[in-house]
Amino acid sequence: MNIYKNPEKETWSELTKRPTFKKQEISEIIEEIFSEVEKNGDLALIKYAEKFDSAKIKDLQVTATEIDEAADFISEDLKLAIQNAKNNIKKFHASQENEIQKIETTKGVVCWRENRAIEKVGIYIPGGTAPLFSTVLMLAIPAQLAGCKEIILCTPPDNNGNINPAILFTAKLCGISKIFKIGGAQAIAAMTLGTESVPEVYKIFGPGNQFVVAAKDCAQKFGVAIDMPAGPSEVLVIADKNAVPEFCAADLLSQAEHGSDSQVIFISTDFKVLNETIDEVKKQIKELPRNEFAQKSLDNSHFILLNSVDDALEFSNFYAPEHLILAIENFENYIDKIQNAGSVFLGNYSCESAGDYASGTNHTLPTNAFAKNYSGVSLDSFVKKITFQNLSKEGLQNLGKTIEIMAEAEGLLAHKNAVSIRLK
Ligand code: HSO
Ligand code: ZN
Repeated sequence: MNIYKNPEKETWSELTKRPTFKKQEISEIIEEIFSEVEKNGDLALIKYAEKFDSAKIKDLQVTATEIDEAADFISEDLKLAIQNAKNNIKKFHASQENEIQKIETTKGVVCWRENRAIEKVGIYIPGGTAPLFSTVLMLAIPAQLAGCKEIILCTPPDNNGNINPAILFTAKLCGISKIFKIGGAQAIAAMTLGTESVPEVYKIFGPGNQFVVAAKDCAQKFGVAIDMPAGPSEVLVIADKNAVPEFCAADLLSQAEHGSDSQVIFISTDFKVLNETIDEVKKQIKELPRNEFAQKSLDNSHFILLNSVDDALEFSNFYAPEHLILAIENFENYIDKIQNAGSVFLGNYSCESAGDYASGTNHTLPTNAFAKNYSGVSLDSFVKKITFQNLSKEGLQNLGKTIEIMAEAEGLLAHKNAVSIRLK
């Protein structure tokens, strides 16, 4: 835990640095996995399941019976909670649908855009220490709303060859039936290249470890799109004297428990709140089952005292956090000043967990300072937009001269002729 009192602006770039990965070593492994999957298809995937997941599996695809039986392993409370979260996420993402607007740019010249769903998408859900079935909701719901025709899901099997029942239950609830027991980079390779069982897709979504991240990089070389570049999860909390240290500490820890590489930054304009939050973090961490991850992540975290909320926001915009929590009075007055952030939580009762699970917003967000140039996943992530235009004869008469002059100036006479031939 590093504590800074009014650090000079010159030090901010150091304070906003993220950890770096050893990319080189990984990329060789990824290349080998892609070439194995390309050569040997399903067999390679079955071999990798044994090697990396210690799972002996015969069939890569989860059967309909396995999917149906998952519900027996889930409590009624959890089923209701997942359903409730689904309703909110669906409501919020459905509200992102926009109407087609036809614009007459010049009399007789009409232009518009229409959405078309990406036909085939792949969702990757990691297994590991915390199987994030909530991510199934965040990706499957907008994919369904967008109208993607083929939605497949890959997730690693446990060492008995089974998939986490909450992942299966949630996938079924979201109408996903093509689920494969494939984890890690090999899942990304399979969805990129296609195998006997796994259809290839046009865009891949979902979080994962550094192998998955590197594999998604590689997928792009094969022309497959990805949701966004990834990095460890992060939160920045800005707290003034009205913040509640217990709440702030809980929010910081909720991010820190994701993994030892999680990034946690706390900025306060009030010395008392800063100190009390640090004490609370030390107290609350003891009770957490994942305190080892949280502790490691906190070792790299920063607790910073700054003079004003304006300064804190300047720092935050520089850092561009995945999640930004404003535990401050009159947060409304500061919204316009937020320039770079993935998702923002306003006021003392807006905990990040709300957005992680159930308020309706998407939790697949840009990390690693990519909030400077990327948005989180939304309905738009699952569609592409096609532009259309229709020029009447009058429209071309009105615009023709402009086109002809420009085409001639570029020395492209065939372009000019396409107009002239129609108007002569
Ligand atoms: N905070 C995570 C999302 C998540 N949290 C899933 C709990 N489950 C990444 O933004
Ligand atoms: Zn989370």
